Amino acid sequence: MKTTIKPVLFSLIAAGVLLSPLAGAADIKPRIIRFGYGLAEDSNQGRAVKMFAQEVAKLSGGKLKVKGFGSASLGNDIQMQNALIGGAQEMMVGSTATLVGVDKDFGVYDLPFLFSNEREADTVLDGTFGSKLLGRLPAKGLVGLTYWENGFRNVTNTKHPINRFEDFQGIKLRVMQNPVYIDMFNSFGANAVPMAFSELFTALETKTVDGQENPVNTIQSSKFYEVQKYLSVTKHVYSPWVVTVSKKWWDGLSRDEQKVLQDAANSSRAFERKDSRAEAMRSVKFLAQQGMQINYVSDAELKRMRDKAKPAFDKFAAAGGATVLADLQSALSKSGQ
Ligand code: KDG
Repeated sequence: MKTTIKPVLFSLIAAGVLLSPLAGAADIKPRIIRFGYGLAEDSNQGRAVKMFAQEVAKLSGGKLKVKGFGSASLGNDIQMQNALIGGAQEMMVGSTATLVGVDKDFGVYDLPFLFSNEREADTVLDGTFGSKLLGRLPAKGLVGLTYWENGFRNVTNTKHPINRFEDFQGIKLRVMQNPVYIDMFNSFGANAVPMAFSELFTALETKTVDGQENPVNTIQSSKFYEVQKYLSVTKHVYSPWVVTVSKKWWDGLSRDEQKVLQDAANSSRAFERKDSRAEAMRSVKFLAQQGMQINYVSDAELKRMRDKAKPAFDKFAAAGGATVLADLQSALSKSGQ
């Protein structure tokens, strides 16, 4: 039986599968970008994703539409990284700590007491060193657009204040899934428990672990103050996030579309850092108001922690990280910070 093509075309247009030849630019369906992240929507991470989405819509004239998926609703950092590499998800922002599974040199950012302040971190991350490390990602199926700030990490727990490394003795401490963190906190005498961030609140609530370590922004936005009594300010590690794109998907974009995403990422970096730093200034007071007992570890005791954590540095260097560590330290010394 001869089937005229018109009814078929009509039904495909009606189903939104095909665009009507009459469709104007306004009717062109935007390309959807699923952008996954692990923190809450009202966190510094969530606010930056929202800003990035607005920038992309503006710069692309609505042709590219970013949809944010927070609270690890598309998976934890490692699951999302794998989804991007496989081309099943377009974008994410996550920790450099879990990128060590893609390229172990990213573990250099997890070494303790590397950066003394945000200026040092910005100088290294935004300079040749930081971009060179991001340049390693395409070979692994990811495109790193920019760094955002997770922030300086501090310790919370339910047992007692941490005033010196001996106070970690016997504390079950959740750490990111990365050998540097495991080695560092085990060297302090803690029982380091590597765990995905998405499982952390429940682990604290059920006392599977006694404590964790994160920037004060995250302690606030993830409501850890509801299940943690003590906050000890150590600023033991400066943690970056990386905004990454699936290379499989990226390679299918036009140069103009790639430029839109890169330009939006560049603008989002400045926004995110400013927003995160302003929030961090308020967070300690907020956490005290929620009943957390807060102590600041002395410089002398921080130096003892740094000395105690030296085996973690040595192990990272001996496992092939010596060059990247030397490069970072050289970038830091040249920064004149
Ligand atoms: O998904 C959340 C992570 O991106 C980030 O917050 C990592 O600091 C982190 C942690 O403790 O897992």
